Amino acid sequence: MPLHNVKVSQVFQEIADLLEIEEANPFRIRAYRNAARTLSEYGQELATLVAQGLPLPKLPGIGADLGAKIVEITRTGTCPLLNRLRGEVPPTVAYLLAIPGLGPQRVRTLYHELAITSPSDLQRAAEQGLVGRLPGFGPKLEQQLLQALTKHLDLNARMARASLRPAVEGLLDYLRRVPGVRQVEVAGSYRRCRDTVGDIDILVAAAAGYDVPFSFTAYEEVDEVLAHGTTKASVRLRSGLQVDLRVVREESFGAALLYFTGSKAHNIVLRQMAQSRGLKINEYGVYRDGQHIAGESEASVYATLQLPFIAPELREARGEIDAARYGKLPILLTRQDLRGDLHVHTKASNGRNSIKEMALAAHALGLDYLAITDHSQHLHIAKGLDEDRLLTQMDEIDRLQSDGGLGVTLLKGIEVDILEDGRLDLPTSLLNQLDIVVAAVHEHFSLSPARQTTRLLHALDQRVHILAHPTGRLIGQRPPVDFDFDMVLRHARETGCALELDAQPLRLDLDDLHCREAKEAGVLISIDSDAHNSADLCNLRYGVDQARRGWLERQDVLNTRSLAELKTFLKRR
Ligand code: DGT
Ligand code: CA
Ligand code: CA
Repeated sequence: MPLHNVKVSQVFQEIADLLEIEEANPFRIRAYRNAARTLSEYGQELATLVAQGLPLPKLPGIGADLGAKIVEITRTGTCPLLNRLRGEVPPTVAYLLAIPGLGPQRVRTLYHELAITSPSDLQRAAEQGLVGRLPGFGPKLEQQLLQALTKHLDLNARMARASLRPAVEGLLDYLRRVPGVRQVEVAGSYRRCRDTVGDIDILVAAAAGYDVPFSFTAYEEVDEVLAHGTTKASVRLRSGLQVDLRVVREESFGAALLYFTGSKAHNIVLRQMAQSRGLKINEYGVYRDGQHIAGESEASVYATLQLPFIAPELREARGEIDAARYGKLPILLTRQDLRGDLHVHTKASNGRNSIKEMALAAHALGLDYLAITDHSQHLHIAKGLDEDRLLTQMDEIDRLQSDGGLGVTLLKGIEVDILEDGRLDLPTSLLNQLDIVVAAVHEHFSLSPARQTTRLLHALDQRVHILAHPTGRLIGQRPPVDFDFDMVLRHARETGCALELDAQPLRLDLDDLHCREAKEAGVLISIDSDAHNSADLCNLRYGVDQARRGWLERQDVLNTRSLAELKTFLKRR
């Protein structure tokens, strides 16, 4: 199995972290970090080239030495340098670097003096006053570290689901190859596509006589085995992620999948329904008078309650069971329903790819149209476009379009900053020349709720088609902005503005409940990647996952429209 660029990038990242703890030459460390970033954003799988014996392309910052390492890592998954570094410091020590107040030197001291290898180790030692006595620490720093740790452990208690996908897919692949394994599914909040997950739950159906929990705990990414039995095990992976495994027999797989997918609230309603019909449901099946009557598939369990299959994304006891009973379940949106992407960046502002590269990538994903929406001038750090540069870009789009061969129709747009008072960052006369205007807040997040609401309402009074990432939250990093969502929603309906579900893994903004409110208020949602490079366009899938949790159907989403229908919508403003 060739390793993906992402995996190679993770190896370089780990080397950089470990070199940092060893206090290696900063230039060397930076070289590994830059190479890791280049690889994670590179569009072509290098492993495929290596497997075919082809030379690697010339990549910025990657010379002969790093190139040779890439070849070796794609073949073996590791390299001698990493093995040597891992032998010197356990890899979890690198996670300590993320804690404010700790640099490589202090992390080294903590490891060598107190054998501290994780944030929770550090918390215990600091609570006992052991850390303050170390050279270069002191009681004051110890207190600061304790505060930083509380925050750190809190923020990291739930992880962003979308960024866990490679780790989860890797583990599922591994389990599928374990002897005796017949079926493997991820359950829990991950399967329900919640934006964050507490831990990962995996269910396996296995033949009798195979010790699947044993093989699971032997997975190379496992850092610590928390519990281990004959039909279950819990481990912590090196990333800090906890994974619970359950093993059942095939005749119980559906019942167990239903049980461990949850939510708990959904399960409770099902069990009550079963009781009132003289049935008993548990993780092994459905029973009438002690007799097993269903359980092989989830559908077979729902059928005993005269219910159709309910999609995992809906299982939150938010009315889905009644909807199922009365034949009123939504026909949920799928990724194939999306015809375009209305919010992406190019290297004109803070993106990494050209307009053409973005267009070709969008075409490869099967999209019909793509709105180019770079940042506006006010956002200096993102090289936002002023009037002149935007006019130049509009010409460039016209030229590319008439050259043809893009496979998608480009729309001329902007992600214009909403200023503190709600005015937009570019003149109306210029905005009027664009096909589409996406507006967003990038600063002044902590205005009073009243001022924030007025600011957004004022923004919607202007020629704005989409309000991008409306709450501004970043999962684990920044809370949502405080404003009157219902008022903004009503105003969006009155002005004919759509609200965005930004599909970046840490944004996923609007969230599921807001999407459902928008649907009920008759406000369209636009699901956009907000891509900053061509690979990011794939994030649209996470937007769709969340939209399904918000009960969204095809007609609720702006970019399921054909180009002609979209243009009608855009021209109304
Ligand atoms: P999380 O991990 O906090 O993101 O959320 P979940 O939903 O994945 O919860 P988790 O990992 O504690 O348990 C996985 C599923 O197992 C849960 O969604 C429903 C089921 N489950 C766990 N404990 C109970 C329980 O006490 N009663 C019932 N009915 N189901 C449970
Ligand atoms: Ca879970
Ligand atoms: Ca769990």
